[in-house]
Order: sequence, then C-alpha cells, then structure tokens
Amino acid sequence: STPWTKGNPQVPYGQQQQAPPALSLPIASARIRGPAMRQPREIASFSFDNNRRLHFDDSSLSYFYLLQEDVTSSGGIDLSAGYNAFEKRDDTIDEHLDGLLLSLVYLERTTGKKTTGDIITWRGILTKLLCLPYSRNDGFELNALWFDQQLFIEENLPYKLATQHRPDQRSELMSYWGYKFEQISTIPKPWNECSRQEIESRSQKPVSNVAQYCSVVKTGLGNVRMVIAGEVDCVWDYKPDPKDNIDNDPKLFDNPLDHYVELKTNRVIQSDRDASTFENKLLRVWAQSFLLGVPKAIVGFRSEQGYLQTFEEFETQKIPGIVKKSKYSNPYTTWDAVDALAFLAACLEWLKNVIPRDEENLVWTIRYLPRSDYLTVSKSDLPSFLHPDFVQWRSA
Ligand code: 0WD
Ligand code: CA
Repeated sequence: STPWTKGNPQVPYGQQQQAPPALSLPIASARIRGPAMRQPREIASFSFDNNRRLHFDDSSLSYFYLLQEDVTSSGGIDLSAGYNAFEKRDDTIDEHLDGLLLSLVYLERTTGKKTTGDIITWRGILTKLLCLPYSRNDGFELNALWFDQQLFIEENLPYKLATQHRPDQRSELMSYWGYKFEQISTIPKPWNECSRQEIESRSQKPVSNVAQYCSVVKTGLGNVRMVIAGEVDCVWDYKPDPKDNIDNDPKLFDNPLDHYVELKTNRVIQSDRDASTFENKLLRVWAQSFLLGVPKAIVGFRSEQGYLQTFEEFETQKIPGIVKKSKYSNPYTTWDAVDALAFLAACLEWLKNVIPRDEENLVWTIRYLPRSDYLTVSKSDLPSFLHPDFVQWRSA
C-alpha cells in the first residue's frame, strides 16, 4: 500500500495498485491547503454522574490540583493503587450520540433557538479522522445520516467491539494508570472551596471512569461548520460563570474553553526511542485538544512499574512546533498538523457532498480498513441511531 508521505501527496488513480472503490476518498490525495479553523465556542456542557445519569450542568467538572513536590517527595506515586476496586464503565453499552443530542434538546428548549451546523458528532470521531493520515494501522466504521439538514456521525460500536483486540492484563493496568492519574490530580471543587480533608483524601476513594464532564462546542473547518462534544478532564483554575460574561465586549469575554485541561500519562523518557514514541503520541493529544479548543495538556510521566515521577504542561498550540523542531523529527514520516487539518477539511467536505442529503434518516457506513488507502462510504441497512426525544423535538 502507498504510505502517506509528505513528499508524495498526489498519487494519480492510474498508479494506485487497485482501482478505487465507488464513493471513496484517497487519503493521500485529499488536500485543501490551509483550511481556516474557526475558534471553537462552548454552547453547552453536561455531566454524567457516578450512575451514568445525565445532568445538564457542570456537576462532574473537576479541578486540577497536584503539587510537583507531592510527586517527588514521595519518590513516586503508585498509580496501580486501588486497581482491584476500579469501577469501570461498561463500554459494550451503546450510548450512540445520546448525551450530546439530549443536551441540544435542553439547550434549544431553554434558548428557543435551533443549533446550526452541518455536522454533529463526538470529538473522538473527528480525532480519528484528523489523525488518520498518520494512523493507518487500525480500521474503523462510522455510521452517518442526514436528519433535519444536519449530518450526524457516530462510531459503529459493534464493529469496534468485534475488531478490537482484547486488551491483555498489562494494557488493562496501564489504562487504569490513566484514570488513577486523573483522580490524584483533581479535586471536585475549586481548592479554596475544599477542606484540607477533601484535598488530602482525594485518592482514597475507588477510581471510577463512569462520571464524565463534557463540553459542547461550535466550531468550523474550511467550509464545514460543526457541533462537537467531548470529555474535558478538568479546569486549571475555575470555569467562568456565564452570568459574569453578559458584557458583550469580546475583550472582556472570559472564555470557558481557555480554562480546560487534558490529562494524559506516558512513561518517563529515558531513550531516543521513548522520545520518538512520545512525539508520535502527541499527535492524538494535540488533535483531540485542538478540536475542542482545550489550550493545555498535562502529561504525568510514570515509571515502567507505574509510579508517577513528574508531570509537565504542554500548550496545545505549541505541540506541532515542538515535534517539528525535535531531533527525532523526519520530514517524511513525522506528523504535520497543517497536513492533518487539510485532510480533515477535505474529508468532511467530501462526506457532506457524497452522502445524499435528500435521503434523510438513511444510515450510511463510513469505512476505513486497516492500512488501506481509501475511506469509503456505502449504504447500510441500519435503523436511525438518533435518540427518539431528539427526533421528536426537532420534528415538532
Ligand atoms: O466506543 C465508545 N463507546 C465511545 C464512547 C467512543 C468515543 C466516545 N465515547 C463516549 C465517551 O465515553 C464520552 O461519553 O463519547 C463521549 C465523548 O467522548 P470523546 O471526548 O469524544 O471521546 P475521546 O476524545 O475519544 O476520548 C476522550 C476521553 C478518553 O480520554 P483519553 O485521555 O484516553 O483520550 O474519553 C474517555 C477517555 O477517558 N473515553 C472513554 N471512557 C470510557 N469508556 C471511552 C469509553 N469507551 N471512550 C473515551
Ligand atoms: Ca485524558
């Protein structure tokens, strides 16, 4: 197969190994140079509680709280602690776009205005597409349908469950380290509203990944406007109260997105190989934070055995430059943010045009097969995946 290389962006059809399937987008030749990204703007937020019940508020929002000396003085914090008590969300339950769509019903009911935008989806879906030129090993299937003049896209969960390799014990533990790091580095209220006891006991309770806080943003890329929702790990300091933002002077606007933080864990970097692996991983960190307008990622570095040794802040907008300037960077293989965005813009534009608009509620499959050169679209016989309350609200 043709690798994605910077030096070889245009591979004419005639030189491809196989004829392109109908309704296909060649990944290596889909380019819109320098598409403009609109500044994401938060239009709503919602929370899942510990029972996975949905609330149209910020009740599951967390606040960053971790001191470098707490990490270093202890000689490392054991991220495996409490592993046996982990309360893990059942990710075989298909929630479709429910949280996002119900939050839009709530928003539209309370404001009396319909949310505009061409594409409505989870941020995680767009992260996959944004990274695709450089992440060609894993396949995926997405479901897409037009409804009320908007294109809705979700992951096809049965496909994901059927094709993902079952994680071994070590990968299960490593994913726990990520959630444990979230727990030890956050508190449920701003620190000045927390008692010493609340702060000090934050790592005593079992770790759970059931509760989540999500932000819904309006954004745009090239000619495509979109509404996307994604999980936000915590705020750095506080989230501005909309009541304090009634002044329409843009210079005074305290943007909630400016306060958000993405948390990640990574092994401590001890070799050239570690460094280069980390720089590849920064593509996904950059992509997911950039899409939602999250300005900062905090990476907890842990030992091979899962002891947190230190943590470091990365400004989202500086990540592409850090990777480019690195001594491990290779102009042919290192990821490039401008090229990735050019692909995403072309891809979304293509999806908007190739999926027939007039056939509302008909589900289409967007498919990427592992290591293939194309993204394809075909008709599926799946029923609509939109929540009935959303359909009823928009049909009223
Ligand atoms: O396959 C599924 N069932 C998916 C569910 C795929 C993608 C998303 N989701 C759900 C999420 O649980 C959430 O409610 O959609 C909502 C929004 O997610 P997103 O922000 O679009 O998801 P993504 O950007 O893919 O992931 C962000 C975080 C992850 O953090 P890291 O640091 O690893 O990127 O969402 C969490 C995870 O912490 N997350 C999940 N947690 C539990 N179960 C899952 C999952 N299946 N997927 C993502
Ligand atoms: Ca995270």
